[in-house]
Amino acid sequence: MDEEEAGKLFDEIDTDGDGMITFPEWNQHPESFKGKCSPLGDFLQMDMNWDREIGREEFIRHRAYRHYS
Ligand SMILES: [Ca+2]
Ligand SMILES: [Ca+2]
Repeated sequence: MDEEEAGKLFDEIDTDGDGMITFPEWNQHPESFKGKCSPLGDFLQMDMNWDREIGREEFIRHRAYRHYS
């Protein structure tokens, strides 16, 4: 997944369009169940600054770069 694809996915998951993914939004999206132990574990892993919301930058960094590091 590249940066552009991650951005599109972010918009898809951010259903109320406020620029942050909250856990209820994440939990309702099929992506949250892909090959992970739990949607909550995946969510917390993406939340790098521990504010319990995923900003666009956090999401893109996690999705677009983790496979190259
Ligand atoms: Ca939102
Ligand atoms: Ca966050």
